[in-house]
Amino acid sequence: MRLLVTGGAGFIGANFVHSTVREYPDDAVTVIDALTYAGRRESLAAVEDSIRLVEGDICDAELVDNLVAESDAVIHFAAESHVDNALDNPEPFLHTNVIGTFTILEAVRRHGVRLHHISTDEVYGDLALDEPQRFTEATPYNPSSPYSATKAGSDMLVRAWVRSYGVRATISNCSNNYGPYQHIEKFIPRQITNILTGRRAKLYGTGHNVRDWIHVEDHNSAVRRILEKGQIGRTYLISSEGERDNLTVLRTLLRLMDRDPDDFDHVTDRVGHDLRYAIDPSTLYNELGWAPKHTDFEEGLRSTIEWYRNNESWWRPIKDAAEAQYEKRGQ
Ligand code: NAD
Ligand code: TDX
Repeated sequence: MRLLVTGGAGFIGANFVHSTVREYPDDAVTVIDALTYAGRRESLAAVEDSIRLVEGDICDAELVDNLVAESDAVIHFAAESHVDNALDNPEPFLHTNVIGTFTILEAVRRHGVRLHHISTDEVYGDLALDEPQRFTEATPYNPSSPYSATKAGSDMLVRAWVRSYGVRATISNCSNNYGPYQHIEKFIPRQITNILTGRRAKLYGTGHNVRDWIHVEDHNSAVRRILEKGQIGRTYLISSEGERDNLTVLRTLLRLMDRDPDDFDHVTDRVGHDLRYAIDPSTLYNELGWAPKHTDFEEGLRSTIEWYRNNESWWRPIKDAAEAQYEKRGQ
């Protein structure tokens, strides 16, 4: 297959490109990425001779049209992805997540190209801590933040283009990812690199908020399965059923890095902070026969810590600026 991967220099996209090059050597991979603050050429250095990297904006209709015309399928990861940034300045989220997805949809419509759209569980809003129900494909959309509202908008556009124009698209909504190449603005790599640079870990609010953690390789193996076996027009929810509260995750990281369990700061909470996300992935398990491989979360954290220890040159140049940004917000 000739694959066009949008946002392939970001965290999940880069991991997808690495696993595709490794496991599907007959695929031809082109990446389109604007190389924003979140996209790093260095994340693709190990595979640069096996792929084509085009630096460009997914809102550039002419460029997107040309790249889509030469592809068999588009895997659409590109997005503004960080909730705290969306709260500071939502405009880039409207641009990339909404207009960017619209631009991709128009191109795949023109050329009859298969699309897989990557989305998030945050479109469903949040759950109470003790609620037995988890998110399913039937849960109504109820986004809380400018980030999740723009992702919800992009999902709605995809659904409308399937119904109105017969675009051959699938959607997946995944839970919180962790693993190598994740930007250090995000919870797990921020704490790891804080500790590695002699800073203290930072917990928003009480730390009772729950996230449903999945290793990025499991997310990407599910995406591949949906690309190959998914039913056009369907939405699939991806999770490896890894619910944990933030305080527990933080204390696990501190223990794995030989720190005292109280060696962290409580900082200003995120406004509108979603309490709990949890996905019921049974459709994916039962209909597509998918299963996660990284089921031992502690082992996954251990190898992620190792990756950040061994790849300081990847994150060190951006660490001080990322922390300065957080300091401005009191976080
Ligand atoms: P990321 O921020 O690490 O990477 C995003 C990439 O998109 C970057 O390389 C960036 O340069 C690129 N990009 C941004 N704007 C662009 C534009 N206008 N044109 C071209 N490229 C552009 O994000 P991520 O964590 O890898 O997330 C990837 C996708 O997965 C997103 O759609 C996100 O909503 C979704 N998702 C993420 C998670 C998670 O836990 N990280 C969970 C569920 C879903
Ligand atoms: O320093 C921190 N301290 C802290 O307590 C940071 C950066 C975060 N947190 C909390 C906020 C959340 O409850 O940790 C949790 C995870 O935070 P993020 O890593 O910012 O992730 P989240 O807001 O849950 O969103 C992530 O998962 C869904 C991705 O960033 C989204 O792109 C994805 O859609």
